Amino acid sequence: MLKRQATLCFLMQKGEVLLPMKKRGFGKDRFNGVGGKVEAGETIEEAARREVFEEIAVEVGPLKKMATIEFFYRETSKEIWCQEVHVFTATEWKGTPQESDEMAPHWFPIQSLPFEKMWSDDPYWLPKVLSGESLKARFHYTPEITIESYEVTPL
Ligand code: 6OG
Repeated sequence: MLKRQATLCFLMQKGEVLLPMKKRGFGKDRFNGVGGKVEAGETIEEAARREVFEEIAVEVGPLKKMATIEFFYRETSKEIWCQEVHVFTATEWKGTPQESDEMAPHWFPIQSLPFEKMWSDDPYWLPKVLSGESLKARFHYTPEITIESYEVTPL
């Protein structure tokens, strides 16, 4: 099975979380944290910092590792691939989030997240992570991108 490592970082301030709108690629037209693939030769944390800088032009401070989530996707070809996503939160950074080709930044109150325009797994784990609970989770998606089964385990 093909397995890919990725990062996802949520900047938090004053009861709000930064959820940029993804403008292209995987997850287009959905709000999500900031992240992407881990490249050869870099650590997961280096990848998280690089992605935040590339996508919203912010130098992120200390990263808090909150979750590891495995997403299993079943393509029509029956091939299964997995994206292992390392989730971080951060409360300190340098710079103001900027729009890029990839993302348009938006702040949302943590108590009212735009779930109707997010990945359908997010309601199961994101509120926990934003309230400080660390966890691991797995989601199996169908080829139509609906959740087939899932498991969320507190750490
Ligand atoms: P690029 O492929 O653009 O990075 N990601 C997901 N995030 C959530 N909330 N749910 C999912 O369920 C996800 N699948 C992937 C990981 C894709 C970015 O999207 C995240 C990466 O940060 C299906 O490089």
